[in-house]
Amino acid sequence: MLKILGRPTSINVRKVLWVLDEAGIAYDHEPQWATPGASTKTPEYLALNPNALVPVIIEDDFVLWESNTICRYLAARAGREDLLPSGLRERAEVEKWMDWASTDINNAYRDAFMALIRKDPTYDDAGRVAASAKRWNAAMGILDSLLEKREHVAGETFTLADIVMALSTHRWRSTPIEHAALPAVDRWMARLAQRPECAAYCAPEYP
Ligand SMILES: N[C@@H](CCC(=O)N[C@@H](CS)C(=O)NCC(=O)O)C(=O)O
Repeated sequence: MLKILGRPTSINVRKVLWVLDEAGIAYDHEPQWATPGASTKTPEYLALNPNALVPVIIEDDFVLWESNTICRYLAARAGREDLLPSGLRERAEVEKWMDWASTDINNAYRDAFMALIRKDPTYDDAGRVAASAKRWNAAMGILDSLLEKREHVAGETFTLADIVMALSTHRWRSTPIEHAALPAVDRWMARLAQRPECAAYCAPEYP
């Protein structure tokens, strides 16, 4: 049985759990990894992922890290072309938003999120938090403009891009910063909230 390692408070772990559920793939979840009880810095874990990060999936002798790659692998493994289209341009459109979330958006929010949610004292700097909140709102504004023109992130149907961006949007909403008004994002999130996986992985206990 496929195994996924990683604490569910990680947005990167939750995106993989959501894809597994969405694709109907059976799995064992080991949620203790990257908590004080199960370090990712042991030689055994580093042999799985030399970055000492979660998530990791293990299937027989196949080990994979890097959450977006895992999501794409799982969608392809399940033959779910609705989640990850095979058409070159359609697929690139999905991948673009996934990669944008992991690069630009994550970099924008890091200072605000680490200070205000994780309460990490090394991020306790009001100027950096304010700058981060501003960049985060600007990035979310790009998503809002997009969703004024289409029903879903990569087009008119639900794909991996919606999963990744919904989790990211949930994090933005959960972080106590001043939030820009994003009506198209609100309408899209309200539609996604009908999905049980969205309700489970965008729950209040997972900011
Ligand atoms: N690019 C990686 C990033 C993974 C990542 O940053 N994971 C974080 C949790 S979101 C982690 O493992 N942090 C170390 C820790 O919590 O000990 C991916 O998308 O899988």
